[in-house]
Amino acid sequence: MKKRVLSGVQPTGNLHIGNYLGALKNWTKIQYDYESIFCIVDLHAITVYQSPEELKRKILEIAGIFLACGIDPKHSTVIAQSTVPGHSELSWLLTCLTPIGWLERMTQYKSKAAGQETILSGLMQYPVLMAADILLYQASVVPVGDDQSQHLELTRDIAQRFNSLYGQTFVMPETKLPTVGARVMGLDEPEKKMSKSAPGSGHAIALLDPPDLIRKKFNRATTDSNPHVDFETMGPGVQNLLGIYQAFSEVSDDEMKAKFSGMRYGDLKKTVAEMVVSHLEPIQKRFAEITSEPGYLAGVLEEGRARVAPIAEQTVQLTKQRMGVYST
Ligand code: AQP
Repeated sequence: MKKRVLSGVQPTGNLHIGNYLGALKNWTKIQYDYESIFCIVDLHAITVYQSPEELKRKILEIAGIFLACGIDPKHSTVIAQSTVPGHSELSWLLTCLTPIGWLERMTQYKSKAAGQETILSGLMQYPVLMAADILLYQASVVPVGDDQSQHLELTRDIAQRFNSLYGQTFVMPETKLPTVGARVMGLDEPEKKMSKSAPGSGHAIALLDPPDLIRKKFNRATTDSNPHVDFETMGPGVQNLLGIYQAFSEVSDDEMKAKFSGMRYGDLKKTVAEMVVSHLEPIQKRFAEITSEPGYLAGVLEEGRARVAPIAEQTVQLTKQRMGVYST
């Protein structure tokens, strides 16, 4: 039997090349090696206020992007998280055995809570819900970007705690990071990870950005005071541009050095922009085709829900029985 893989994306903002290189690209590559479940995590999205109309629209948009990037709905299961009640149920059961201190330590929580007048408790519970997403399907592999590594460690801690309190129940999931592109940084601020929610029009390259906008954003990307690429002394901006090129093109370190050593920054930006445009154009074309068929994406999500609902129900029942909560 194939091992199960699970990963997800929040339907917030515009999906960018960090989400693609850190997660989606990897998913399309490994999907046939596993029984794959890819989730649009709308319950995670509402840990921060979302406009209801926009959220509904985004869920279908993300489903379209998944398929346009190469997720094969005949083989892989695509679901909207909130359509399977087991995510919320298991999340509560796991919340009851997760110390608050574990959640307060999470760096994503600390950075998202910083500066907020009212911190919603859902924001703190975010990683427990993520643990529930993974453990609900007994997934053994979770392909994510580097920013999610700490949440995966927490998932293993929660699973371990449950297993030792109530007996072996959950499979211990393994984190699968891409070799290149695990952390794509903002083009305007290369010290910070590229993020959907970051302000600034030059921060992220969205997967649906038109080619000219992509070129313009790369042209404005932050570099450093060197006139050309020097692999020994380059700053984080240049390193990020080279990382993006390498992750898209999949060329070796030696090929990167041979191609880029001594290249002027203006030419570097153009070369990286063209590499990204050539990869995103076919994805954008497929996206336009997929979304032009009314009801198609809603059908894919319903098919996904129906496929995984029994697995989720089985895990919830087992967890309840183990904990002594009344179960049928
Ligand atoms: N900059 C990044 N580099 C590499 N991988 C990244 N991922 C996110 N940003 C980068 C990976 O994309 C997947 C989906 O992420 P998400 O949308 O669920 O949440 P996120 O990590 O919080 O992404 P953002 O872009 O930063 O969104 P906001 O601003 O809304 O919080 C994950 O596998 C993640 O590792």
